[in-house]
Amino acid sequence: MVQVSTAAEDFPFYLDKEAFKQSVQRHLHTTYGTVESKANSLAWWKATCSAINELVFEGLTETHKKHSGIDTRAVHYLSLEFLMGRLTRNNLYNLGIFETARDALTELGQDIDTLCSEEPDMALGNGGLGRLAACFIDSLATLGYPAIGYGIHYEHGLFRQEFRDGHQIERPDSWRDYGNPWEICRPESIQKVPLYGYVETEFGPNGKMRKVWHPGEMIRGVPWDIPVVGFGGHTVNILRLWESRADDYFDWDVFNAGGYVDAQAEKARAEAISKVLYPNDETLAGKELRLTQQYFFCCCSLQDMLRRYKRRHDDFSHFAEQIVIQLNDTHPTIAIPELMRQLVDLEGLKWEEAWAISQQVFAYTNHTLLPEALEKWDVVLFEHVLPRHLEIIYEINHRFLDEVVAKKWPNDDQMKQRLSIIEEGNPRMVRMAYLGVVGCFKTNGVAYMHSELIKKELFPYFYELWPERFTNVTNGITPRRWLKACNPRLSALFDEAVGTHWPTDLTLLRQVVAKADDPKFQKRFMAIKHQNKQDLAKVILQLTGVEVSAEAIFDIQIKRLHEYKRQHLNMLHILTLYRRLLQDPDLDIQPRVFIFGAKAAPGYKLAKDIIFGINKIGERINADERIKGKIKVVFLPNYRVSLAEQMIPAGDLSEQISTAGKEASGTGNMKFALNGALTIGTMDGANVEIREEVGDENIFIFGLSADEVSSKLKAGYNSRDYYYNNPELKAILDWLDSDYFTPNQPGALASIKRSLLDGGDPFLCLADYESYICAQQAVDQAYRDKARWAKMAIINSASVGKFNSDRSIQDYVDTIWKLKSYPAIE
Ligand code: CJB
Repeated sequence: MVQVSTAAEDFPFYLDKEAFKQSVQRHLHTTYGTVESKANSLAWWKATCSAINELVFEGLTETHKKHSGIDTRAVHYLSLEFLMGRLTRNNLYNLGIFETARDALTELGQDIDTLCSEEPDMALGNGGLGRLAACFIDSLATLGYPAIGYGIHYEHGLFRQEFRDGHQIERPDSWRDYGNPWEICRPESIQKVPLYGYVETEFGPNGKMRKVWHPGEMIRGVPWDIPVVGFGGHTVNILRLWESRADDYFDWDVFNAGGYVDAQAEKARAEAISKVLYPNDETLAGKELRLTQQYFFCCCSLQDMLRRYKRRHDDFSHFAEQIVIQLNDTHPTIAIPELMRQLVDLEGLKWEEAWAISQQVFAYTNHTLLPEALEKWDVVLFEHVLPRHLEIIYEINHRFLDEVVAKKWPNDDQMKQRLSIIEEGNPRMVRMAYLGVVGCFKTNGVAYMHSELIKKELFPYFYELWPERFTNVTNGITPRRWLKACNPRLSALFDEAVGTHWPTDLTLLRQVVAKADDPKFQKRFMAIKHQNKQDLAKVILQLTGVEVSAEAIFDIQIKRLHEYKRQHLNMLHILTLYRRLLQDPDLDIQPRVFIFGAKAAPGYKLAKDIIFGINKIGERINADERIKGKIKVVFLPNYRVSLAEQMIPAGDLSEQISTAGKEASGTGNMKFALNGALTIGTMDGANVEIREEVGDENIFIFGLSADEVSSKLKAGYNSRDYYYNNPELKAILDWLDSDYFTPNQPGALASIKRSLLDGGDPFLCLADYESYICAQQAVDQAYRDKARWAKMAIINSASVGKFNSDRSIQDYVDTIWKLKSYPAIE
């Protein structure tokens, strides 16, 4: 593992307070043309960013010089999503100047927290997949690896969520309305992207046949670079995001012909490509615009790579030594036929040569087993948008079926059909995941259990064909953002306990396990948790108007809203407790605050109904004096990275309750454990590995295993059996039919009950209900014993060093990318 120093004096851009102050003032005057007496927080924030950028850009140029000077192998991380959140605090910590900046700003009469909260979240992603990409580029820079992230410069990121009478309302996100101080436009690297049109077979002067694509439209891709500052400031890589614009030439042509309005329409069509992030998580949006987005950024990114490569090389014989491309899910798999097109059609390589290169360059990460998330494209739509790519995919498929499948399973047409990249049917579909496996030298899952299921259930025949291509890289999170920056109190305690190197070597925290029984340490640890809970209580009051006590268990479920994640199972527990309290107001339970944060895809009706249900149930419970405030329910609006940073340090209990076999990994589970929350969870995704690390006695595991889930479904699961056999469960489900929680709107919550009964309860909430309630009782018991709870919390926090995203990146480097580390500044 690469080690970088984290001692303050070793940070290359050490800057004193006076210098920082002067820099901020100078930028206030000369960059933003304002003065101290007039500037508002937004102006101060921007001036602060400009001061920080003086250091960032220095690191950026040093890194560029170093990496281009040695012409080294680099990883190119292609992702349709990068959920970056805010960058100010993160950049300050990673440069080692947070305290300096804070003190400088205080002397200027500014509060750093206020300034940081001026920054809009860069919400260019939906959830775990996008946030993982953000953690990974942080780790790559921290470890000094040559790397570039490629994505889309969406004008609007994930929608802003508001609640109106408990219902989710989507509002546009406008993160760049007042300019973004971190991004740099690079017009010198604009690319052109062809779309639509038709393909002709032509014969060159040498009589050789070649395919020529006559595109119907050309779009420009304008790159915006976001510097990615590694912790320690030794390396500053970039995230390059492409913005779509109308092609100049095309516009003027129409304009000159008198078609000003038409030219405007063309412009709007071109700009639509990077206009908005699709808000669907784990469901495919089989829309033309989505395919266009995918192609657009892959085409730009590959041209960018080829351009850079060709500056130093005359042929492609070293391409695969220099370049490795990681495909973040199937979204960028169109890059495979696109590289073939660029190499064969534009560079004149033979198919075999190009395929040999392509096969050594691409690797694919699968993030989900859910069938509705596995991308497929209607062949007709595909041909309309990318006619040449469809031909290339047919060729890849034809060769694969004839040369690989037929060799392994001779005369087996059924096997050919099974493994074909083209799914026969009406309509015929292009299976992007199959294209990924066929076109990549490695396919990985994101947690041990998930990677096993990929081999056994998702791609069993591909696994039989190429066992060596399948591997696992367990996800991770950056401890810089998810502990050091978001939980400064706990970080200070850990600095004192194990020294200051844990942000890069999180396994150092293991030493803290020895203190888990120490009453003094327990007291300090839990006092920090209590303060963090008080902070969150203020946020809750501000966002929801609900007053909550920091004495109560903070029971938190934050993640996208999806049936498989089972927020409605959590809801059933709340209803159970509430009903028991109504039956016996003196019932001895530990007070709890149930805290939710989740966005639902705008078209996902049941997910939105669940949000509405939780909000309405919360309203009723919070206002019910009979239960004496023993439970409260709050749903924080507009869950996003910056809100997660406030919620996670305050969690006592982390809800990770997906149906076993459905959550590929989860990463929120890791963040909570690191910040001293205990997990209540199923044997799913990375929960399995968290349990391994923290020990069975420090986690609350419940529910069916993945094997049991699949046998139950095979045997014919009938959720009604549970409904009729458990009177308490029946009573709370029947409650949803009434108007108890929705006065004047009887049945407004009935769809949730219907999905669990008539809908067949596809994610087995009812089968797991009893076991979940028992586990929650065990939580209640454990919380009564303060010393025991403290010990468990400390052990959790100290034992999850494995989930550092630096470790994930090192695994990728060792098993897939084979990179060398070159920190720009030694
Ligand atoms: N994931 O966030 C998404 N979106 C998808 O479309 C598919 C999967 C999540 O990816 C995370 C990062 O690997 C996983 O931790 C999580 O389990 C998975 O749902």
